[in-house]
Amino acid sequence: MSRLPRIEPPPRVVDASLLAAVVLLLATGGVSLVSGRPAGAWVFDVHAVAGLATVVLLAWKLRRVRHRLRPGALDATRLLSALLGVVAAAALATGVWWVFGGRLDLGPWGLLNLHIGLGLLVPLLLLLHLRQRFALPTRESVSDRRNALRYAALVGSGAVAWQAQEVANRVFDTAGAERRFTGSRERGSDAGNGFPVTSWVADDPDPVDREAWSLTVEGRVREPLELSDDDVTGGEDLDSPIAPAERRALLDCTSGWYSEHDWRGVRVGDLLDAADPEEGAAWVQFRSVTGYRWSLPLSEAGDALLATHVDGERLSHGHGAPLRLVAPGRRGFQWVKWVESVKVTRRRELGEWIAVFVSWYDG
Ligand SMILES: Nc1nc2c(c(=O)[nH]1)N[C@H]1C(S)=C(S)[C@@H](COP(=O)(O)O)O[C@H]1N2
Ligand SMILES: [Mo]
Repeated sequence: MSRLPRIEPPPRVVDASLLAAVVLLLATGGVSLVSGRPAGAWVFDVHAVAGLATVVLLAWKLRRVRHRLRPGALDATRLLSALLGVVAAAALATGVWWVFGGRLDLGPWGLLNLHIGLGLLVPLLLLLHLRQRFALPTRESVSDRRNALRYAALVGSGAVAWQAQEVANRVFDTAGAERRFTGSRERGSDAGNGFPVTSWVADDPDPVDREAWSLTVEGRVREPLELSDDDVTGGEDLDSPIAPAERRALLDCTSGWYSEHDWRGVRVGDLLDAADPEEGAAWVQFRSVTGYRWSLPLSEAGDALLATHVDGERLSHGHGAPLRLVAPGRRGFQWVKWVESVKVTRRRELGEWIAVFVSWYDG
């Protein structure tokens, strides 16, 4: 730490950089929660490197302002600033801890969710903090060439630390070493129903009665369908237009685990072919008996599966029986459980962003 002051940029540049870093961390963190495709892996890398650079920025900032935080000198403004500092430091620490294989049991939530929660608190506190203390960097400090070099050094050291972390994890063989590029660790692959059950909202319906249940395919279609449990399991009815289909796919939950399985059920593409979408149809919404719902673009939905079985076993209630969405390449929260409706639409319903948090929301 004793060498830090020499490369430390002027205060306002540090502050502006912190702001830029938080915006970048929020953007990459947000994208990383939705994306689960290897092509998006760079987003996770940018998030990590920006996070590590932020550790240094925050250290500089805290060194500079710590004298203001003496107990006697505290007022409401400073208390808020201190809270922001603590939350930001905790967000960074939980991120780093996760990367090194840390665990924390918070019921259905884990360490990664804590990291996400703290990360989301930062912009709220930061907005309040900026309202009280915002100042633009001076023109000279921005155009100073030494600052550009300091910057390059900062980002470079973040990248080096990120690489060193990979090596350290492997050398010490920590639980952090088996992370997927999303940061998730493997749990219960190929073990039938023996992988974690996660309903991260309060979604906890009674087991669905298969006799009374049906799947409707509706909305902007010329031939709405209603299918029974027998229809979707490829049961008795040999005339059923819906042939059973299988595919292997990996469920990656944002709470930090993933699990890969052979799923069996009906291809959404087959349902859509039978239902015949109208001109202008662009989205397919999957809705749970609980109201939880999510849409996929029509072009992608055809490739998804509505699963009745996992690794040859009938899906258990916890995993979404009688029918759950398998959306390859999408993060777990989009794999709607207990599906009872497939609705073809022209426009995506924005209320689903709320419904994944409070499933009874009906907007
Ligand atoms: N209806 C409904 N579907 C849901 C959820 C939920 O809470 N309600 N949780 C989602 C989340 S966050 C994940 S990671 C997966 C978990 O599936 P699993 O419980 O079968 O492991 O289901 C998704 N589907
Ligand atoms: Mo999840």
